[in-house]
Amino acid sequence: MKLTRSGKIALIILVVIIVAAAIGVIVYFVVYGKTPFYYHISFKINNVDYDSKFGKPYAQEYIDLNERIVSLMNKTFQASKLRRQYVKSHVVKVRQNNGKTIVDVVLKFKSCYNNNAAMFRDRAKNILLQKLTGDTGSLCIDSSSFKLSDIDTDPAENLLNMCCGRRTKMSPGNKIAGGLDSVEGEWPWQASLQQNNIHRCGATLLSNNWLLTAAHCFVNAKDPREWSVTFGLRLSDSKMKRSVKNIIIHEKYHYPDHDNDIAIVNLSKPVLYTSSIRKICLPEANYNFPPDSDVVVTGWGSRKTDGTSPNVLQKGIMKIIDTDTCNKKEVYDGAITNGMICAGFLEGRIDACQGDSGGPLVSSDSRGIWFLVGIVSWGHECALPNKPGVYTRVTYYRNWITSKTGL
Ligand code: 4AZ
Repeated sequence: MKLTRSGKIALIILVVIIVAAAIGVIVYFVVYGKTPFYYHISFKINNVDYDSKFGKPYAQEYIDLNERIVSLMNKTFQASKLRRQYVKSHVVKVRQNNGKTIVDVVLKFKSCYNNNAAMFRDRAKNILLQKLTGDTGSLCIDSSSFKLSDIDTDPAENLLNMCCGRRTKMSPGNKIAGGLDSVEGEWPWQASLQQNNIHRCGATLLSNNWLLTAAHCFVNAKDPREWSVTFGLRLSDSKMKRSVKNIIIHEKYHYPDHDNDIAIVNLSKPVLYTSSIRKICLPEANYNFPPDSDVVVTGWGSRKTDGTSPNVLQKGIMKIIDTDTCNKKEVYDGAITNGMICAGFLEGRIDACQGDSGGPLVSSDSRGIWFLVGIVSWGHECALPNKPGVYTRVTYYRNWITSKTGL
C-alpha cells in the first residue's frame, strides 16, 4: 500500500494517540483501578506474656512486638499467591486473656477485581491458617484462636492510623513569626479551633474525641455551640470538621493571669484517623524535656505582631529555654511558674504569635515519635529579643488531663 505524505503523518498521529490512550488506561488502572480490601485478624501468642506497656503504642515493647508480627505477615504474603495484592499489616491492639497476649491486626490488600471479595477473603484466610499452624519463627501462635473478619475502609484506616506522634510527610528546614509552610500530613494532630467558623486558636488532637488547647481561647466565649474544630493543612480547605460537645477549662484559670492556661475540648462526634489526621503522644508526668532541645511550634497565627494570617499551616523550629534564663530580669523577670515552659530564641526571630494560642509545641524522640511539650499560651508581642514564647507545660498538667479524659 502506498501512502501519501499527509497519509503517513495522519497514520503516525493515529499511532501516537492509540499508544498514549493505552498508557493512560494502564496508568489509570495501576494508580486508581485497584480497590483496597481490609481484614481484621486476631490470634493468641502463647510465648509472649502480657505486659501493661503493650497498652502504650509508643512503648518499645509494643513497637518490637508489632515489628515481629508485621515481619511474619510480610513473609507469609510475599511468599504466597497474593504477593502482588498484599499492601501492609499493622498491629492495632494488644489485649490479654488469662495472662496470655492476643493481638489484633489489620491487613490491607489491593486488587483490580472488586467483585469477588468472598473468594479473596477465603484465599487470605487459607494462606494465614496454613502459615500459623506451621513455622512461625520465634512466635508461638495458637492457631485455634485465629479469627478473621472483613472491615470497611474508613474504620480500617482509622485503626491503621491510630498510632500517636507519627507523621506521614515532612518538608525541609524552617510564617508563624519567622516560620515556614508545612505540607499535608506533617503535623496531623494540629486542629483549628473556630468560633462561628472563624479561626481563633490552635488545638492538639489527643484521641478520636479529645483535644487540648489554651483556657484563654474561651474568655467571654464558653458556649460550646459557638465552636467547631477543623483539620487539614489549609484553613480554606478543611479535611474534616466537627462541632464541640463540651469545653473543660482548668478550674484554677483566672483571666488575665497566665497560670493554668489549659482547656480540653470534647467533640460531638469522634474523628476517624487518616494518614493526615492522627493524635499526638502525651508524655508521662515525670518526663523532662531538657533545655536547648529542638522543638517545633505550629499554627495559623499571624506572621508578626498585628500582622496578616496565613492560609497554610506554619511551623517554627526552635529550642527549649530553661526556666532560670527565662525568669531573668531582662527576660520575664520571675513570671515563669512551674506550669510554664519557655521556647524560642533570646535573639527573637522565630516565635508563636496571635492566633497560634492553644496550638502544639512538640518534640520528637530518637525514634522520630512526636510528643506534646507545651500549649501556646503567652509572650510579650512576637519574636522580640529577650521575649520568647511561653507555653503551658504539659507534663505539669498530665494528671489533670487524665482526670478529665481518662487518657
Ligand atoms: C497571643 O496573643 C499570643 N509570642 C500568643 C503567643 C505569643 C504572643 C501572643 C508568643 O495569642
